[in-house]
Amino acid sequence: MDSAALHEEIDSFFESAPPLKDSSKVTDKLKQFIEFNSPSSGEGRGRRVVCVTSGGTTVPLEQRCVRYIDNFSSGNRGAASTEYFIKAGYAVIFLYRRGTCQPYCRSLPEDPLLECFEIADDVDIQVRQPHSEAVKGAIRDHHAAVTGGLLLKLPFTTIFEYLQMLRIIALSMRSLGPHAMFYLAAAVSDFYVPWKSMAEHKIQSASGPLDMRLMQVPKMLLVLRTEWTPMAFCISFKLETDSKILLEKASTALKKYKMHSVVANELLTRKEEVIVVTSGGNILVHRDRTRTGSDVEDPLVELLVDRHSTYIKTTSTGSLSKQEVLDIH
Ligand code: 9Z3
Repeated sequence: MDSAALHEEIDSFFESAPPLKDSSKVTDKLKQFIEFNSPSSGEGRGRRVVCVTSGGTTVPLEQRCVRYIDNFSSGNRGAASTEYFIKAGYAVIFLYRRGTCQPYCRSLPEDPLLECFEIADDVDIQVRQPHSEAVKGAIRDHHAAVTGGLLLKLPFTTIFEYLQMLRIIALSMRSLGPHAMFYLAAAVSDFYVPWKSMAEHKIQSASGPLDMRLMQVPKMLLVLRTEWTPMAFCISFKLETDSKILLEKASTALKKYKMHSVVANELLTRKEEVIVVTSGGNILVHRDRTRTGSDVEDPLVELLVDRHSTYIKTTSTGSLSKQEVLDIH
């Protein structure tokens, strides 16, 4: 597809999407968050900022939505990665699907919330043993991240909300230049029903078998990379269930969308290992199997943070040593 046709598709996607609720609130929050963390804040910060996308987008089938198409994504990858980015000193914009896994919640008990607490006395409520340490630790870590201005959480549900928010975030992060990073782990729908051709009311079963035409969601990665935030360091993810095609698809995405790396993963082994595909070769990253409960996101984020550092150096000095050229590819 040529560039004019892609832009036309993208424009028509945004023009026909239902307008984002609270879009000015989202823009204000972002502005504050980015100003607080940018080098010019005057408060000596100048942190790198990463936008981590997480969880799956839904595709509504009716405008007054009763039914929708969804996908499997739990949001674990995005939530875990957010914790490691914050540990590495980044400020994180966490664009997540409502109801999916949240940073610092992964070690919480699976018991229903109300069963984790008990009445201590007439006034106080306490965390029930044996959950006490895990719950208090999670509350402390989350509180420190939010009050320290290191974590901004923005929820989405539909593909329309997700792409509109991603564009607002990208445009707000432009001012950060190479200190901005995108880590696009959300499972984004490939097909959708355009808002204008969508039934307004609940589709009736009495009308017989349902025949529906889904349009392709325009691929926004290239415009994100080259127009919305051209200086940002961009990492996208590629998911397949068939290992035979995974690496080829990831390397096509790397070139087609000009990504700095594409993280390739297979549905069944995604928590064990991923392959970081770059123009200089592929790197297998797996979790530390000698430690129970270790995450693959730990070495993955470490590797990407390192590459981001090299990228910032390149863009600020305009030149690199021979080893650094090898490292960045
Ligand atoms: C991924 O591949 C993520 O790693 C997972 C994480 C969704 C598999 P969980 O949320 O799983 O921890 O359960 N995300 C990207 C999938 C995707 O939609 N990629 C697009 C594509 O493959 C490109 S943006 O075309």
